Amino acid sequence: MQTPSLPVRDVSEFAADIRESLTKSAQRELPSKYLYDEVGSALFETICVLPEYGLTRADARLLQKHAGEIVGRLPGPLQVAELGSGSGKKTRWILEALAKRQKTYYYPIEISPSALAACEKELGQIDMVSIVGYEQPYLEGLRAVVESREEKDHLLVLFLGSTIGNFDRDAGEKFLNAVRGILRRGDALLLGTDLEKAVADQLLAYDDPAGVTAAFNLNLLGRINRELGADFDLSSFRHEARWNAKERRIEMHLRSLQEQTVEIPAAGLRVRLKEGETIWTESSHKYKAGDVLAMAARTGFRCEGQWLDEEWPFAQNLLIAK
Ligand code: AVI
Repeated sequence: MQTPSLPVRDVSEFAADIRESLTKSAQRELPSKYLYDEVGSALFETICVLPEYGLTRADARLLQKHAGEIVGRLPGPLQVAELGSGSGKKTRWILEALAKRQKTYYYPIEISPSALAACEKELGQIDMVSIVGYEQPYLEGLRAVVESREEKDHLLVLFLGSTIGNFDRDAGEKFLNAVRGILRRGDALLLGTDLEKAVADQLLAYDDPAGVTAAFNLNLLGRINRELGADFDLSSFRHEARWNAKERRIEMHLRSLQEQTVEIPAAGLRVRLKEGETIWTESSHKYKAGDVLAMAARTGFRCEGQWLDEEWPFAQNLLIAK
């Protein structure tokens, strides 16, 4: 399991990734970034409004409540970049707070052109804010933003929604390190992190009774059928959410309900699955508030502020590049 997100750019890359991950010997896997095709992205938007999945609302509540204070702690002129534009809805609070004091450039970095277009539509009308989208992977896009900025500009990078949790812990730190390497001293990173909570609540958030998360997970097999000509029978798999207490993460798996053989022609692959065997599709790491401070310190940041939601344990962390 490595990075989250983003639609596929090239079928052969998709096929090669599927081949590599599905043939792992100890535990078969599928990369979580492939969960987000058009159907998967629509299902994820629905997950975000499920009563059992409080993460997105907590993220948005904190931004709504504290955007003024967050931008108030940063020197101007301040420009804003975002890793993954998402729907842009949560970002509105930050941009509106900033627009009260200055003209602002907002640079959403996103590999999906449709997501960029949606974000421009959502945020395009804010007075004093100009949007320049970068259709690139996160780090490449951030490098391009930094290269084009004026000397006097400070940068605030948004990485919201606890997307960091979909990286393995080591990979997440490596990523933060890489972000720090691109930034200048004094630039800021606003990092959203989902915090540990009662295991039953965490499990329900990833296995909702309406079955939306199950559909989101199973759609990954549907996508492989559609794009790589595979013959997964979705009714022969069951969605499973597990709490891995040692790694402090929710894992999503797809359990094979019977012994079966699946052909994936575009990947040149035939997979024999045993009854009960699982395919691991995603990890969502959870944090303690203190973990984030330690992680920040290890990756070249100091924590300027941390805001916690009162309803759903979640933290917005304002990190400053040292
Ligand atoms: C995008 N990411 C932070 C979500 C999460 O909570 O890990 C993806 C998700 N998977 C299942 N539900 C939501």
